[in-house]
Amino acid sequence: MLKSLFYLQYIPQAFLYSLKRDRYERYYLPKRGSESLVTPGKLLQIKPSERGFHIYFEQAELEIDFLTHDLVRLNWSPGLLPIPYAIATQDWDLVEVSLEEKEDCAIIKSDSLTIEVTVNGYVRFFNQAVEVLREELPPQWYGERLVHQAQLRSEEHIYGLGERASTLNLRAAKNPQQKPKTYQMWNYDPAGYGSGIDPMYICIPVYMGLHQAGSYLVFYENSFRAEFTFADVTTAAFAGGSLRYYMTIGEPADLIERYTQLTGRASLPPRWALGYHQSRWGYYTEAAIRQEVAAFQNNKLPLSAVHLDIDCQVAHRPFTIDPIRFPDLDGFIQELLQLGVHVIAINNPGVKFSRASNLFIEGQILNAFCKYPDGQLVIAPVWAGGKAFPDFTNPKVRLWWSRQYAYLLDIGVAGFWHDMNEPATFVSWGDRTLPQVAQHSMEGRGGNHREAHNLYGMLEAEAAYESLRQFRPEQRPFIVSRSGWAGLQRYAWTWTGDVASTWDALRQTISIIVGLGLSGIPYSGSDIGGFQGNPTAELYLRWFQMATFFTFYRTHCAISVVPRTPWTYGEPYLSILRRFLQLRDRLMPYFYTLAWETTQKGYPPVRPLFWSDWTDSQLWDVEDAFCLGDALLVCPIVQPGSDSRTIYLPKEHWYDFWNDTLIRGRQTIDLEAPLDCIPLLVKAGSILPMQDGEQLILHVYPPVSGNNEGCVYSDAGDGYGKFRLDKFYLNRSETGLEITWEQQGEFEFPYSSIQLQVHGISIQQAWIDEQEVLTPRQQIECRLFKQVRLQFN
Ligand code: NBV
Repeated sequence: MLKSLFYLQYIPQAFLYSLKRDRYERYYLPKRGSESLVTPGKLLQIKPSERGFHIYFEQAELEIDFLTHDLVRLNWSPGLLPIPYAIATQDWDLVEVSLEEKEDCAIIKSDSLTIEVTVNGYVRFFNQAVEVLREELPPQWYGERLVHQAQLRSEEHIYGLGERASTLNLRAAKNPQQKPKTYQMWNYDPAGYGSGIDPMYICIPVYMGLHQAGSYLVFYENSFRAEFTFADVTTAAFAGGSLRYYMTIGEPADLIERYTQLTGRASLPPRWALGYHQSRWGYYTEAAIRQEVAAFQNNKLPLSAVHLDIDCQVAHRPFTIDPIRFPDLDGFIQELLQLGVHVIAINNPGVKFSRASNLFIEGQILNAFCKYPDGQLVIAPVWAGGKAFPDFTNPKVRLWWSRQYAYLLDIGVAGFWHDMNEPATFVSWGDRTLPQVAQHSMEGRGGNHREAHNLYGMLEAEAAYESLRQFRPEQRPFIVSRSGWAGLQRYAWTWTGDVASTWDALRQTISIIVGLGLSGIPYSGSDIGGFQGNPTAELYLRWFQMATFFTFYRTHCAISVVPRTPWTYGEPYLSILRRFLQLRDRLMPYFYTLAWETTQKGYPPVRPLFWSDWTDSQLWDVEDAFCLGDALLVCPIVQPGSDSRTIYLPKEHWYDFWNDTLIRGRQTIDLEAPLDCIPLLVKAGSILPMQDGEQLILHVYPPVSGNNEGCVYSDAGDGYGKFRLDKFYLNRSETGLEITWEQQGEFEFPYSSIQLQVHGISIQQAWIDEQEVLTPRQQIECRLFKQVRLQFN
């Protein structure tokens, strides 16, 4: 009741804002409908350029630039060129490219990619084996709008587009008329969503195509609103901008490596960020949080961070924390840090439109806020009434915004949580955001919200990231952003927003997170148990078990629901959840090593099952399981009342994590899942690094044959100091296993002792650096070694 009254106060403002927005849009938006179709026409001539060729058609031009031998940028003009917000790498080595002109086409070739451009403007991409990977139709322009189509093979699967509550293979989803679903590119707040909703908070025009001849990735560098459909042909229809896109070929892992070379990679997070976070909309006071943290300690539950939601602020205003309810914030943050608990503060981008708001006055002086074309400020209702919106496409505004974080950083706030940055507003009808005609600087070039909307959250995250680098240079930034675009991974993690507390949403979360990873965003998680609603104890537990293997591990929920913590449901849930929290803690060396791998290759720690074997088409549709790195395969329980589930395994062999049974790959198996267990498999040949206090435990899962390797990355856990890489090479023979250790880097080995735990095979004899171990068991205590030899029974 109280809650609905709370929302009622916004109704008049939302109504007036919606009216005004419509009025301005009617007046200023270009009228649509009468534009005639323009296509490239006939090819006229081809000229060489620095990185490829410039191809002139009667009505269009196509520039083909090779950035690497397998990554190419294509730009069809006419069209408004993008500001390169997505692009992290501008300097590429030159690539050797050749041209062959035939009667009906031009053939342009690098070492690994061949592009055929026909006289009518079709573009075909071939791999070295001269198989067609993709065939594009000539682009079509309708005034400002542009449409780009490509043929899809019948078996082709499509993944990506950012955050999508859809099937993992985006092509499989149908709309209510049983036609292929159309995906919108327009960041949006789908509050309380379940499966099928579209769009969501993070739309990215990047996708991966996978078919029998191979895989490729396409990224459209165009932030305008767009619609993507994947039927017999794919259609990408943009409301404006230009048709500038990047195409790369290779195996799925190579595609992500290239794409993140282009758009940037996440830097190493502070190690604590990979621990467990507790959050709730409704920790109103310092005392409430202190009590919660104490309960974590009393219940022996590891806790890395707590989050302060908008109710901790002064009237929901950014960069504030209520001084009455948090009377000694500085001291309180230090007190929590002593317990290893970091404080994360929320921020919304809207600035209260009021003379009483210093932030507003500063912003006004700087001319920092978005305006209507006639110069009036855009004021839209969000929390606490009318808000003005900083224009993050203006570098001066990003700099101003980045200074605001300094005060909270000074007192030890460890990171920031950006909410409502699609940006979301309260409306009575229509789009829950700023008017399309809101003006943006676009780095001085000028533009409006039609182009800036999808960039908004990412550019806010950039401001925050720069702030943390500048004002706290000795620690690594930690930012979580609800919205974003291509390149967000350079600045922030994300979470899947206001998801419903249902089994359906739990299952859907898997594809959302895997899909984000395939769109370049490696760090994400969901509100454990769902945001909107009261999960049953079983749903919370199953969600928790699954989230133990996501990078962002946080319980969070809405203010209107029953407070939710690991002890809310009593026993046996509390004890089971404790074991999962402890397992996560023990897995930290593995998680941290994966985080390091992400900095090197851009690989998302959470991956689809086809990641390591794209040739097995039975893996292409698996969307209720995922891999964590190369070693672990996680099979969440996605239905109530289940105590087992089936899974089709990728090639090679797998060990059951819970009982060490060795299982052959490429078969469907049944796995037990009593309430205290999530089916979990370890790939044969893995070394799974775990910790137990100061001890490093190397879990060895012997390969069935041949060689394998694994590594452990370590450093101080924060900052930019020395690091080390411990590499392990496994060599399996008929009768035993050899493990060779190679150390790299200058950081001192951080563990006080080491234990080897060998799984699945019993040891008869063991030697450490040629010294025989007396009475060897499955667990061998050791120190740094060069080589261990194990002989099996
Ligand atoms: O700040 C309140 C919530 C927050 O708890 C949630 O995580 C965000 O996704 N926020 C949305 C605004 C509330 C919208 C109903």
